[in-house]
Amino acid sequence: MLTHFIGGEPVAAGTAFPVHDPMTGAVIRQVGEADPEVVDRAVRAAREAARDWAALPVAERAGWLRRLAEGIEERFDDLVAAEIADTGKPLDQTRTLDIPRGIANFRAFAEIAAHRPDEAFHLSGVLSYTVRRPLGVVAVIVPWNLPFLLMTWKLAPALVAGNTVVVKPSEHTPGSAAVFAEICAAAGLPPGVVNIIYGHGSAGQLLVEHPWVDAVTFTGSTRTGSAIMKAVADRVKPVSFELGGKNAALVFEDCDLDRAVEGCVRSVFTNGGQVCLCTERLYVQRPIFEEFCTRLAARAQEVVPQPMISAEHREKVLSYYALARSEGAKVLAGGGTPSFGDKRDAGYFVDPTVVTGLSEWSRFNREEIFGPVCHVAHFDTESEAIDLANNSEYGLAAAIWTGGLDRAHRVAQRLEAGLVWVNTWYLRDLRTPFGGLRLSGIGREGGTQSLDFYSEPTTITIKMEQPDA
Ligand code: 6OD
Repeated sequence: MLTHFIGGEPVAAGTAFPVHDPMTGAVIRQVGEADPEVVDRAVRAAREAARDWAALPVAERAGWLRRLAEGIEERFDDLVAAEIADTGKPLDQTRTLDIPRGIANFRAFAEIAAHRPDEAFHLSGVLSYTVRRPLGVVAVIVPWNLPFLLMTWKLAPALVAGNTVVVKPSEHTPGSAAVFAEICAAAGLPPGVVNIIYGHGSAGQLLVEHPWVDAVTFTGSTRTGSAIMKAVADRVKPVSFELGGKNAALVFEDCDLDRAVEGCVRSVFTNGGQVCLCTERLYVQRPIFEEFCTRLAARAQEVVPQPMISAEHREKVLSYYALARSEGAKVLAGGGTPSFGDKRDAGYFVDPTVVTGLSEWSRFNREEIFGPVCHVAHFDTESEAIDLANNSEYGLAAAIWTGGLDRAHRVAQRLEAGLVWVNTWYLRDLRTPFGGLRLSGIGREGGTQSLDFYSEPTTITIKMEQPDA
């Protein structure tokens, strides 16, 4: 049974629950569910370690981040295997995106923190400057779609800012976190600085509500984000949330069509559409609409299906395929489930799917589906395209495909989204602010924005008396 990692030690506790291989539905491991005692033990361990960790110079904490990055490099293949076992991700993606981003996250935040200047203000004999102190114990709640990438995206800045952490991975994807626990132990990270507990949403709730948890960072569904907010409201804990999306892509007639089609194939179908940044609404300028649809539908049929994370999520995605039909959509590709003729037929697969013909106000076009599916509609003018893209309760990401430089900037600046990509998608510079508007989240992480969230400033003001002239 997979053990929790508390105070630097493996802790076997809690009722066992199974983790399934999404490729086949088979049970691949048993994991102990964190109960109130386990959660309390993890938070206490984090709290006990907090003072000494916070007292280390930032350069030393940055050194620890670099050592953890080296540990990830050494255990690269084990991390790849664990991530694939839990998620069914393609090997190539796991080797080039998920695990390398873990290394990059630790290295980037080591550099950003080590080189960050303090702020000082001087005005008429008054000097004010700020010192930043860590929040204390941070609860890191990690989703199942990019388990290692997102765990490390939050851990690295939280640690370098001087916090200790209790991580709860998704109940579906504990494997790479368990390898990471071994990496922390092997590196000799002081006990209690990183604690990892496993369990379902109820364990997450116990964690965020614990009185000694000082802040919560979460990436996942808007519904869970809202539940966390309610759970921590009485103690007004700081939260950083990156939540759902119903992301639009705008394809203008002046685009490079080959590049736009391939870019949209990536943005719709990567990770089985299970990335909060994936495109679910595509708007294409009328003169190229028919050709674009034909080419996108043809490419969708060539995409190798990736499993949904669970039987339940597969049912959810399939319910939207049924909804599209009942709302009157025309299905251009997919719309059902693939058949392999082997044990994958018991896995959680759905067809990569493209539909058209629905109203902007259909449920299909308004609700986040989180599967390998998009709706394609046409537009005539630039301002119509912008209005269509902005017609959403979400505001996470958008993509623009155009050959026009002026248009690219003009449209990008009017899109109501935290992230806009032009002629590309999911291209990351880890120093930039990352997050969304409205139902897509609260706050920004990335670069110094992460360090700001994981610390609090104290302003110190000194008045200098002037000697009489
Ligand atoms: O790439 C990242 O840093 C990031 N936070 C990705 C989030 C993806 C959500 O599904």
